[in-house]
Amino acid sequence: MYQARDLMAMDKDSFSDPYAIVSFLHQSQKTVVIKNTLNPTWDQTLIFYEIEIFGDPQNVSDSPPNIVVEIYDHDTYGADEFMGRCICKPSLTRSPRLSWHPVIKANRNVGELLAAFELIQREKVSSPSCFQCWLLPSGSLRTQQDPTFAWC
Ligand SMILES: [Ca+2]
Repeated sequence: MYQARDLMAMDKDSFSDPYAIVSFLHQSQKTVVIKNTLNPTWDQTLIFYEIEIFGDPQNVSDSPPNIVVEIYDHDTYGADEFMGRCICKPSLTRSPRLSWHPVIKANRNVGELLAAFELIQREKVSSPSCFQCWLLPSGSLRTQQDPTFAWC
């Protein structure tokens, strides 16, 4: 999660205090809050652990689950406000480049997110039927499975 730009102003001072919640399957993580900006730079790598993906590894590889990034404005008083959402695909190539993703709210484009999402599959030496997958920067995936399925 590198940065976002051209986000909406949610506060009276014409700025926002943006942070992002990154969700992959049943897990989610937050970035830090960047105060008083519409162009936050988080520069954070979020790693997810212990995520299981069931299914044929080839299918998962061909069509990996989406990553959902939701951006919120932090408020000291009251509930944080939703600023927009990105639906992203993880890359299965190593060290994917950062790319811009549209931030959408109510069918409107409300900024862009610069991020890279990596899903790494690794076979465990101890058990040929088990793989480990990492999703970066939004997270790492790892799981052990029966021989039927070889993902995470
Ligand atoms: Ca705020």
